[in-house]
Order: sequence, then C-alpha cells, then structure tokens
Amino acid sequence: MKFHTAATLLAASCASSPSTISSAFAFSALSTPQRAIDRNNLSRRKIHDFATTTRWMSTISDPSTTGKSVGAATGFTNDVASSAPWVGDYDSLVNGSAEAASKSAARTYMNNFKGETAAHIIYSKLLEHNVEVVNGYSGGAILPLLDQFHQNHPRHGGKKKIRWITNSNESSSGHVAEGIAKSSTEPDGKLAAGIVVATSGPGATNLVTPVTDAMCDGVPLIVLCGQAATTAPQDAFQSCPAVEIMRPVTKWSYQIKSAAEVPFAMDYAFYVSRHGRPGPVFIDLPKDLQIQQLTDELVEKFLGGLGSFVEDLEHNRRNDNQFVRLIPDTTAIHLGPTDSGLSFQVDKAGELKPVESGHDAYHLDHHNTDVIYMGVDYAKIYEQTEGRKMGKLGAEDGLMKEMVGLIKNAKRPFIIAGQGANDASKELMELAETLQIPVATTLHALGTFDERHPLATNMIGMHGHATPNYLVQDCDLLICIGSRFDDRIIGRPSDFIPAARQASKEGRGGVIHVDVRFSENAKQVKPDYFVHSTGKKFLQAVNSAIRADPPKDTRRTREWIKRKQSLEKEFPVKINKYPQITYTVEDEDGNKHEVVRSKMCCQGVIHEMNRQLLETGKIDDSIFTTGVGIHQMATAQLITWTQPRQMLSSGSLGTMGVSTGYCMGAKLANPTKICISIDGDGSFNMTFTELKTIGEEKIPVKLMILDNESQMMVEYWQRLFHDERYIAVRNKSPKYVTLASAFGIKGIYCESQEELPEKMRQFLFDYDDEPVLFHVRIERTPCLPMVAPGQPLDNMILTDEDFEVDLSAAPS
Ligand SMILES: Cc1ncc(C[n+]2csc(CCOP(=O)(O)OP(=O)(O)O)c2C)c(N)n1
Ligand SMILES: [Mg+2]
Repeated sequence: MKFHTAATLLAASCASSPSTISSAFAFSALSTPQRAIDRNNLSRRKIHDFATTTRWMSTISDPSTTGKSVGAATGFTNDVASSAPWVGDYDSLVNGSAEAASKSAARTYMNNFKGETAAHIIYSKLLEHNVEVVNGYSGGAILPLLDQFHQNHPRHGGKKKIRWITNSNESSSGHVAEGIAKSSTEPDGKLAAGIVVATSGPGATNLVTPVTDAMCDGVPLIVLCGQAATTAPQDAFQSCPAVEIMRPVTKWSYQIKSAAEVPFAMDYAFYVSRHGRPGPVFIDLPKDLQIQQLTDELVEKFLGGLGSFVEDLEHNRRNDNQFVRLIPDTTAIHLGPTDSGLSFQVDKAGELKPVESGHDAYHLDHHNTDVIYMGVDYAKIYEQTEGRKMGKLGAEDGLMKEMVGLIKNAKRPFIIAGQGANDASKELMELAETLQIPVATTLHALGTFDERHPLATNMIGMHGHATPNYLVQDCDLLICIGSRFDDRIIGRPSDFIPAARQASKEGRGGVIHVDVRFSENAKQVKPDYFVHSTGKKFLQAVNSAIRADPPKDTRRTREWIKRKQSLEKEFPVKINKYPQITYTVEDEDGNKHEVVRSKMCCQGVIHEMNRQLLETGKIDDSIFTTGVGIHQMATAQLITWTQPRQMLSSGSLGTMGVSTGYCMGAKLANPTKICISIDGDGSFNMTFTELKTIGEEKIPVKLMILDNESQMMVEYWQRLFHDERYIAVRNKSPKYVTLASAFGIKGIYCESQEELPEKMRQFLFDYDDEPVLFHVRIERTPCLPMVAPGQPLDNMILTDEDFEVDLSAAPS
C-alpha cells in the first residue's frame, strides 16, 4: 500500500471515529513536506511548515501508536462498504483503483445540480446555507446573478426568501455584511457568513477595505463579484485582476473556470470562511460562466479533466490551477489551493462534508488538535529533540494534570479572554468563580464576561482600564484564552508580565495560551503551555478536572481580589465635568435667548447612555457599533458589557467609517435588538451615504454622532508628538440633523449637559420602529487611560496633563 493511502484512510477513520484515533497522532502518519502558508496572517509569516510539524511530531509520538493507527485504518477499509456514511465506489477503493472512488463521489454530488446555471446554483447554495439578507450593488458583469434575486424571477414562485439590499456603494455593502456576520451565530455556535454581491472592476476594488477589515478581525464573508467574460479581450472594460488583488487579504480568492466548479466553490467558501479562524473569501465570476449550464456533457468533461491530490508536493503544484482534485484510493475530494486546501467527502444525502482530521491534519490553523504543548523552541524546531513535551487536553495525567495544578495553586492568577472565548461565557464564568480569578477582556471579547460581575476587570490594553493593566503585570499565572496577544494589549513586549515570567522560573506560574490557530503559538508571547484548542473546549476540560478534584485552599486569591478592588477605586475612568456658562442661542424663528448651560465630553455622553440602558434593564438587549477614534475607546471603556458580541468595532485594521454599516447589519440580523451606532464625526463623514439605504429600506438603527469637529484620536497624538501642530484633523461639521432629514430620517440635536438626559431618552426609547440620528456636540478630550507610547502596560497616562514623551515611540 502506498504511504499516502494509509494516511488518507487514516483520515477517513479519524473522521468517522474521532474518539478512537486522535487527530494529533494522525500527524505521524504524514511525512511528506507540505507548506501551510498562514493566510490568516497578513504579515504572511510562515509559522510552521508542515514538514516541520509533522517531522517533529513523528519524532515524539509513540511509533506503536502510529502503527496502530494505520492498522486500524486498514481494517476500516474492509468495513466501510457496509457502514460508512460516505458516497463513493467502495469496490474500487478496496481494490486500489486509483481515483475511481473519489470521482464517483464527485459525480453523485454534481448530479444534484444538473441543468442549472452557475447563477442559479449560487442562489440555491445561499438558500441552503440559510442566508436571509444579501447586500450589494449592480453592474453589467454581475447581471445574471443579480437577476436571481428579483422578486419576479420564476425560481421563487412569488415567494422570494432572500432580502436584497442595494447600498450606496460596494464598500458599504461589505461593512453591512460584516455587521451581519459579526452579530449572528449559527446553531453550530460559529458566526454566520455575510454575503456581498457586486460587479467587476471598481465594484471589486471598492470592496478591498471591508474584505481586509474582515480578514484582520476574523469575520466570515463571502464576496461574489462579476468579471468580464472569459471570451472578452484582455483589459476589457471594467476588468481588473480582482483575484490577485484580493488574494493577500482573503482566506481564499478564486476565479471560477467552469459552472461545474460552482457547487464545490460555494460549499468550500462557506466552510473556509466560517471555520478555523473565520475570514473572507472572494469568488470571481466571469459573466459568460454565470449563465453556463451544468449539462451531462459538462459534468463528464469536468470529471475527466480532474487532477489528483497526492503526497507529491511538486505534482500538486503543477495542478494548482485546478480547484477540485481527486484523492486517489479514497472517497475524498480535495478542494482549494494545494498548500492550504481541505478535503471533503460526499455523504449519503449527497452533501459535501469536511474531513475534519487526518488527511488535513497538516492544516493546523484549521484543525485544532486539542493538544497541550510545552517547551517548544520555535527557533530550533527542526533540531529540537528534547526539552519539550506534549499532552492531550482533558487527559487525567501528564501535561493536563500539571497545567490544572498550576491553575489551582496560583495565588495571583489572571485571565485575558479574547474573541475565541465569545462562545464560552458560561464556562469562563465557572472557572473564574470556582477559583476566584479576575478576568479582563479584549475589544472583541467585551461582554463575554459580564462586567456587572465582581471579578470583571473590563478591557485591557492601550486604552484599557487601569486595573487590568496593573493586574496583568503583577499576576503569577496568565491564562490567555482565544486572544492573539495583539500589540495593542501587551504594551512594550519585553516588559510584559514580569511577575508571571518570574513565577514560571520558580515553577509556580507562567503563561497558558489557548488558541485555535497553531500559528499563534509563541508568535507574540512565549507561553509555558500552548493549548491548541478552542476556548470552549479548554474551559470545559479544565472545569471538569477542577470539579473532579477541587482545590483545598479556597482563600488563595483573597489578597489578589482585594488588590483588584482597591485599584478600581483608585483608578476609575475619569469623566470631565464642565462649569455652567451663560450664552445666547437663537431659536428656529430667529429669536434670541440667554441660556445657562454646560458643555459635554465624549465620555460623559456615553456614560449617560449607559446609565439609561442599565436603569431601564435594556442593556442586555443592545448591540453597539463604533467607528475608530476616541469615541470607540471611550465606548469600550464606559458601556457595561454584559453579552458577547455586543460590541462591533474594527479592532485590527482600525477602519473608520464602519459603524453605520456594521449597525445596519446588526439590526438586519437582530431585528429585536436595540442597535446603536456610536460614531465620531470623522468616521461618520466617511460613509454617511448609507443614510440613503437606511431611509430607503427603513432600517430602524440609532445613529449617534459624537461631534468634536476633530479627528481627535490623531489630534491628541499631534499634541503629544508634534508640538500641537494640528494638520488634517479638524472637521467643519455639517448640520447632521438636516442631512438626515434629506433622507427622510428623524434627527435630534444636543449641545449641553442640561438637555442630555431627556434627548438621550428620546433617542434610545422613542423610535423603536424607525431610524433616528442623534447629533451631539462635544468638547475635544483625549481618551484616558492610555498606555504611554513605547512603555510597559502599567505605565499609563491617567490625567489630561502635559508630560514628557519618548518621541521615537510614536504609535502607528
Ligand atoms: C479609513 C481610516 N483612515 C484613517 C484612519 C486614522 N485614524 C484613526 S482615528 C482617526 C480619527 C477619528 O476621528 P473621529 O471619527 O471623529 O473620532 P474621534 O477620535 O474624534 O472620536 C483617524 C484619522 C483610520 N483609522 N481609518
Ligand atoms: Mg471626532
């Protein structure tokens, strides 16, 4: 039997019976060098190549286990014909006649779509994947697909299921789709994919920003763009190298070569965008292929031309222009690029289902192994033969036991919960409460630990609260769950967590890092234990180990919690108060009045919003979106986050202008929630053309503009680093209420503290079924605390005073 045969059969075995053969040990059966390029990482850091990992793992896994795995797999082949859920020609599989099994599975799958055009198949796939809303824009090259969405298209029989929304430009379509994705969870607990449809050329290039935004923040997005026909001359009107433009900013970017590929491409797009670390995929659809029909002839021609995916890397590379490949001697089909694609099988219902392990085990960023790693020296991964260990998450002994022991005994433990903990609020609460561990969250995990809880320390990082920034530096054990240690949350790397480092040397603490992506292992912060798993699985395993053997000393962290409480008292987020002043205002009829009023700041307005939502018990029902700037960070600091995925913000790319679109998406996906955009004037100015869509589609969003007539976040840096030479940061704001009324949207204006409570009440509670815009004039205040640029996390600017800065450390 050829070696790859054993490996692929092992895959099938793992997929059908994950409990008997762990995917971790499947690595050892694969030995051919393959490179897993980290497409989720914009820096294109080649984290670990496949050869590295597999060769390394085969040296440390038990050879007898490997033998057993292959043996089990071989046995599995004989049983398969009667019991396997997969479609395929099993006789040819058993007899080893190369690709026949895989091909017959592909044929069964394609038979579902016979007679349909590519455009028809795409729409059917959207329905199959429960898509309810699609955002987009028109154009000649996308007309066949667009036509599928028309109310009167014969396919709907008068009952169209997917709502089509035309935005003001494609960029906004992308942001709305991101808002949908960020705020909706499917029954499998993962985010739903947002869908965008647009034309070729400028339609596609307008999408580069939202696509990159989605890539950076791990948002599942499927972008379907038209393209000039395959028969069009080179450089035809509105053609552009969209696939190449999108490749570095997507998990997968591909131009369809035949309608026959479309069903595979759509299933692959949904799977890849939503699994592993989620992200965007891009599919380019030449116009002539959108109307191409899946005839018998086309299917057979397509099947006849399929190449094979084998263990020979060079062979695969030669076939890299193909998207669908057969895997010899298996019923599995390989989809996607040869270096980062995935394997699927066709089940008895004729649906394409992923092979979750085994054959794809090399794709460590896509298939978490639930393995705990310790002491891996990444600089010397090839040579390292000793000093590192592996253990299974959930085991009763080995590294699991050691790690749980450390968690139970730490006197100053601290948890950072990131986006990867958003589906594990309950488990996170259990761990924190049982062991009395304070919890901080990152921007994308706000609310996963209810901030009303006494163990909550709220957001950590550059603009985090002071308390978690102090605590993390002083903890003896840091447990980081589903966060990638972004530079915005660790301050100066060399000075991060000195106490935990010391505790690690003394064997009483250190760092536990849990991440679904193997590529995060030691990327920013070297962990003592790296757990290659999901936050939920890690927490479930640790909680059950603790339940089985609870710690004896339940008062271990008492002093630590007292410290947290005193820090919170000493360093709350400060909110400027302004004196009352007398001035003259003019009413609508031109009459002048003297009024006594005080000004407001960003922090004060958000604080008032939070107060009203808390007091009315509406906070749990609210979703907030922001632009980028002071208003964004003040929102993160001052809203009391109670639910995961309640804050939609551009964290990694830091894209101004997203708030309106995100908010529309959130409302479309969550009609019963109160969806509030807290935007800056600069950010809102970038995309307010979407007032058109909001007015037209009557999307009942609440848009608040915190207008400081400035791009204040940058203005503050100019104050710190450029001697107050302000350039390109001041805005002369328009009358936003008038602007809103031009689109038929109600508006409220507020410029004083005295009017704020009532106008805020109206904004929040008087417009349930219609959109409303709230223009609030505020003073220019910085967002503090702020970690002093280039300094450790616990060196923060706490008050708005002048001080010396390190000019070479200006942040980017
Ligand atoms: C598209 C884009 N361009 C430029 C920036 C750089 N930038 C970051 S914050 C900021 C100012 C934001 O102004 P505003 O939305 O009014 O927020 P404020 O800080 O005043 O609350 C700018 C220009 C960015 N993040 N995104
Ligand atoms: Mg501003």
